[in-house]
Amino acid sequence: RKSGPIWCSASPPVSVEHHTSETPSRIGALSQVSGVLGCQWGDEGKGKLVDILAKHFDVVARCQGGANAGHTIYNSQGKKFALHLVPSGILNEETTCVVGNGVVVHLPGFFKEIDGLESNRVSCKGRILVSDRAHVLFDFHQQVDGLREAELAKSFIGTTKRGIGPCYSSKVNRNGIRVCDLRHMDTFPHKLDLLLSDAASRFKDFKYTPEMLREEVERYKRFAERLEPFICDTVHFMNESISQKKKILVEGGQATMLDIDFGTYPFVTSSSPSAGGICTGLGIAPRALGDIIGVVKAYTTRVGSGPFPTELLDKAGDLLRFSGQEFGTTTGRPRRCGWLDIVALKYVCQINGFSSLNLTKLDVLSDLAEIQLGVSYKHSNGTPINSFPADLHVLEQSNVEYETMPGWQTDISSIRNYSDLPKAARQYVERIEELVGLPIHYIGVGPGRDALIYK
Ligand code: 2SA
Ligand code: GDP
Ligand code: MG
Repeated sequence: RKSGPIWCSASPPVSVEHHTSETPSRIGALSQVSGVLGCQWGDEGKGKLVDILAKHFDVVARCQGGANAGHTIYNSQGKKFALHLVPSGILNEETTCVVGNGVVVHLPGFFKEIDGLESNRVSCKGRILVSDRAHVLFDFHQQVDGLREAELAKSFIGTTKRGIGPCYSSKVNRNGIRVCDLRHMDTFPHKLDLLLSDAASRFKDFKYTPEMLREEVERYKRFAERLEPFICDTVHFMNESISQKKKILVEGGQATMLDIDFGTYPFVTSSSPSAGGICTGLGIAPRALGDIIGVVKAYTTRVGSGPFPTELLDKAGDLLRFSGQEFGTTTGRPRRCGWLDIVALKYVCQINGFSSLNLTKLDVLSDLAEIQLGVSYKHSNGTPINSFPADLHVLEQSNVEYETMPGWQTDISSIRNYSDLPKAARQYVERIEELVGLPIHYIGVGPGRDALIYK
C-alpha cells in the first residue's frame, strides 16, 4: 500500500451520523481544559474521539509531534479525512484549531493539507493558529531522517521518515529555525545555510550547493508570506482563552509508549506524547489541566521497529490486521498486531493520571472465539516483573502471562447501548477496568462518528 492523498472518498462500510444522538451529560461536564492521549504505540483512534468531542470545545490544540501523526476521521456524510498537522477539531466549524509551540511544522505539507480540506469545503481561513514558537521542519530534515535510518541498517527505528527526529535535534541543538524567524528573511539564509552545511558535513550522500540554498530561501519567502495570517502567539492565546473560560481540548499525537522519555527507547518518537507534553507544548500551567482521556485499542498495534511483548506473529495477528484495517495512516505501512497488554497500559495510566479511558475497535475482536489479555510479565529466570522495564534486554527476557476470555462471535457494530453488548463483550470491558483501575467511559464499535457507546 502506498501513502494515499490526504483525503479520500468514503469507504462503504463506514456508518454515518443520521441523527444527533443525545450527548451524555458526561461530555458536557468534561473539564475546561481536557486532553485526549494515546495509551499504546499510536493509532488507537484518538482523532475519532477528538472529532466527536470537538463540538463541545472552543479550541482544539496539538502540542507535540508533526506530520508523522495520522488521524483518520469521517464527516457526517461518511467522507474520510486523514489529518497530519491540522488538529482533528477542524471539521467542527465553530472550533479554533491551534498548532502549538511543541509541534514541528513542515510548511509544504501543512499547506497541502489545508488545500485538501478547503477543496472539500472545510473552511480553514481564520480557524487555524500556528505558534510563532513552533519549529520549522524542512525537506532536508526528512532527507536526513532517511539517511539516518539507512545508516542504522538492521537496527533502524522504522520512523515515518517525516523528518521528526532531525527537526527536534535541531531544536535541542539550539540552531533550529522557528516560525517567528520566517519574519526575518535577512537572517534566514544564514541560519538555513548552517543547518544544511551541518547535514552535508555529517552525511556524504547529502548533496548541498549554493544554488540549493538560493532556491530554498526563495521558496520559504513565499511560504512565509502565506503563513503570515496563521501565525500567532499561541501561548498568549491559550492563556487568554483559559481566562475567558473557553473550553480547550488537547489532541495528542502518537502515544506514551512512543514517548522520548517513557517509551521503548530508542524505538520511540522524538517528542512527549504524554500528559507533560501538554504543558510544554502549549505553554499552559499544569494546574489548568483537568480531565485527560486515555485512548486504548481493544488489542495492540505498533508500526515500526521495537519491542512488542504481546505481538502475534501468526495468523491471529494477520486476522487482526485485516479486520482492523491496520495500515499506517501516514505511510500505509502494515501495523504489527497483538493482544492487549495490561502491564504496559497500567504503566501508561500511572504516567498520565487519566480520568477515564476510551476503549476503541472492540468490534474488530467480534470474530474471535477466544481473546487473550496479557496481564503480567515474568522474567525467564522466574522472577515476576512488577513494572514496565526500561531495559530492553530485560523486556526481551520477559514472558507475558495471559488470561483467556471468551469471545462473543457476533457483530456489535450497530450497538449503541452498553447493556445491549453481548455478555462476553461486557465481561472483557469490565475485566480491563478492573485490572487497570479506571472507568471506560467510551467504547468504539466502528470508525464512524456515531459508532460509539457511552458507558
Ligand atoms: P518518527 O517518524 O520519528 O516519529 O518515528 C519514530 C517511531 O514513532 C512511530 N510513529 C508512529 N506510530 C504509529 N502511528 C504514527 N502515525 C502514523 C499513523 C504512522 C504511519 O497514524 O498510522 O502512517 O506509518 C506514528 N508516527 C510515528 C514510528 O512508527 C516509529 O516507531
Ligand atoms: P489515531 O492516530 O489514534 O487518530 O488513529 P488512526 O486514525 O491512525 O487509526 C485508527 C483507525 O481506526 C482509523 O482508521 C479509524 O477510522 C479507525 N477507528 C477508530 N475507532 C474505531 C472503532 O471503534 N472501530 C473500528 N473498526 N475502527 C475504528
Ligand atoms: Mg494514527
